[in-house]
Amino acid sequence: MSTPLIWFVFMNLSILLKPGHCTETGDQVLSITPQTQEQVDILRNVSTHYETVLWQPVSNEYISTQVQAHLYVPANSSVTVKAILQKHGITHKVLLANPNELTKMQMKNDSTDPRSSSTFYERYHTLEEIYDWINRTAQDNPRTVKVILIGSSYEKRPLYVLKLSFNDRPNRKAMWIDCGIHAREWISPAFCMWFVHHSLSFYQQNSEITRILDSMDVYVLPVMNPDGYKYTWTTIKRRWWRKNRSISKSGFCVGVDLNRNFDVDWGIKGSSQNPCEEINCGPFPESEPETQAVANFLRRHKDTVQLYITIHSYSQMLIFPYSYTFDQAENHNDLLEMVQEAAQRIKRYYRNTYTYGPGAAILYPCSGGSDDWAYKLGIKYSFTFELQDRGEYGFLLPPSHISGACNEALLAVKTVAVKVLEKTQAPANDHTI
Ligand code: 0X9
Ligand code: ZN
Repeated sequence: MSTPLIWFVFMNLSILLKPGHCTETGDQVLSITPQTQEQVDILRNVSTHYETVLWQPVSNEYISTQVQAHLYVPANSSVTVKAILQKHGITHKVLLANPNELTKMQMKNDSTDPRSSSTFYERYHTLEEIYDWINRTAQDNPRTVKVILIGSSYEKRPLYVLKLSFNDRPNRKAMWIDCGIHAREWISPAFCMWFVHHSLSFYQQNSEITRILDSMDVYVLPVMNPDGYKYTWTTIKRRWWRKNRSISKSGFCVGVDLNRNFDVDWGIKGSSQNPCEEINCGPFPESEPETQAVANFLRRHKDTVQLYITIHSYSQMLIFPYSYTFDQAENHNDLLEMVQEAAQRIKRYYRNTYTYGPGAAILYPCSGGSDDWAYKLGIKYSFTFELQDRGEYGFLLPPSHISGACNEALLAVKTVAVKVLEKTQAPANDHTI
């Protein structure tokens, strides 16, 4: 902490701790938009030195002027943090006045309540429930769904992929969707479940789903980071955990950001070699068993997999390569056209806005991401979808919003998948030429 800041904190703590001065609040999420570089520096200091969690941007190096930052402030640092902000003329809005209530709502399983109108897919599920669902889905659909064990996590939990395969024509192509790279983004595993359920229910009913499943096998990894996901469900005060749960060599800190651990420009931009940081890229590329499992599977299937999609939240963005460089991808125009159409359809059907473009330009430059890695492996249609919302609830998207978030993401997935078919399939009458 810089000396003036220490001095400031002590001065103000002494005032604030005087009897009679009581502005105690509960945990909150604040939205703060720094106006000057000095305010940026103050906010960076606050988020580093006080017990807070930066929801957005993911790391304080990305905090910048005129860009909203979302900061989770627990009750015990609230008075001090707000005093520092006020002292420096930094205004804030309370984004979430009661995150604890929303957390409880997300964990509530009201399936036993006969008055509850939400279905299984409109609720968030524990890891155990998701594993059960994976097995049940395969058992109930023995001809079309297989479970593939692609590896296991650092804490030895299985990494299951569901393979949806609706016919066995030779030379079938495939697409891949993974969810739950980042533990706290609960809407992501919920989407994978939604997608599988929708695909199985609407094959032969929805023309796009039918077309996709007739032409491609679909691999779905519902939870890529099971240890982290479980941790967010079971450990009080760890709902905001992002990384996996591997213990660093020094033993001091836990967790590697799996979306910085892929072997593409590893460890250079937007990532940190410090295991205590949120964007820790690990000790070396593919150091993590979760990354290895996905990378090995995709390497083995790279001749068939044409489309890679990874699901994250939150910010409503449809991102394509590159993130590790500002260079344009070789098929930039195709990728742009695909996400533009997806965003337009979402706007038309659901009245919601998604921004789109290459990651480095529309989000931040960043090495070691799965989308860039898959692209460089040869999967020329590679995307990161950031689902709802844009900060109204952030990671605490209520269960009642799951259907809206998933339906619009589903529309985006269908749009890009159909476009891939159009771009890669030979015309039907090719053989007559
Ligand atoms: O930073 C990330 O890993 C993703 N955003 S998130 O808020 N869900 O953490 C964005 C990933 C975009 N792609 C790459 N950086 N390669
Ligand atoms: Zn993420």
